[in-house]
Amino acid sequence: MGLELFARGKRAQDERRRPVRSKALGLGFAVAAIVLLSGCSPDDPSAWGRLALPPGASDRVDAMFVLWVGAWIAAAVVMVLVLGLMFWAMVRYRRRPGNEVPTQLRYHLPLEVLYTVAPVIIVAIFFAQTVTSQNEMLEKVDDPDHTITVVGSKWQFTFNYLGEEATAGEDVFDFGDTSDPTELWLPVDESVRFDLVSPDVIHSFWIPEFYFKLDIIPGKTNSFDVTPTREGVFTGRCAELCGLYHTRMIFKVHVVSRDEYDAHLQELQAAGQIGQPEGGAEATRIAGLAEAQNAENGENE
Ligand SMILES: [Cu+2]
Repeated sequence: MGLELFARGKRAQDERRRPVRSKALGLGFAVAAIVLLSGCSPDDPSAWGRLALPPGASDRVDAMFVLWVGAWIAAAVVMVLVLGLMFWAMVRYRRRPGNEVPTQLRYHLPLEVLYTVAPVIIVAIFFAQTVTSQNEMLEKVDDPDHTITVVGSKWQFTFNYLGEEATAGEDVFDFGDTSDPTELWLPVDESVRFDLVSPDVIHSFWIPEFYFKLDIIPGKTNSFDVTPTREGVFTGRCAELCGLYHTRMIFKVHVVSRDEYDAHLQELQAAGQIGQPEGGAEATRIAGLAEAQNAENGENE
């Protein structure tokens, strides 16, 4: 009698659990769908084809596109394979009356070898494609049309345009502050060499539409060549957490015709922004920064 009651209670408990389990499963799918779909904007259906990459605007986008889309396809194949095998095993070997525990496999050599070899092959393919894409992206052109020094300093960018025809060879520069971020001007379809320098900590120079990002490391000049291929205004940013005001290291990128570019450089020249500042006071004009630092120093004394 006691046993029968126990069995009945257990059955009732199982029945109650089932809807809870399916609710949890439904919730899991909903969360996964929100996470996946929130990366895609309904305003731009073409973003699906690029797997959420922004529309490209430089000659280096193909190399990064192959790596990005290829990596997602490879990851999706692995996911389908692994989830498929998991669900197949769950259903095929689920507990049934008279079949309490399926055959247990331990020290199964072929399986162990597969577990080891398959990830090594996957990593090797990713590594090879990464090296290929990186080499394509960092390939230098023989004689770049323009050379710009990017100074990343706490917490602004300064852009030095070196030896331009429009300024009769005089170097000009531009910098900004938090209410008026620095602007970078580039001529469309002309190659630019960027030399990246930092007087303080590591920053990172990133223009998402160029599919290009490179660290700015103090004591070392990183450089890369790129040709903007589409006119427009883009947003560039620092992509390395560099300190308190890191989020303010945003800049505007204007890709314009050669005439507009030359006119802009002449404006900088006329404004007296001549020379090659490498950070420091000229580059850092953050509203309220001096007061904040003074207050902090006062507290520490
Ligand atoms: Cu930063």
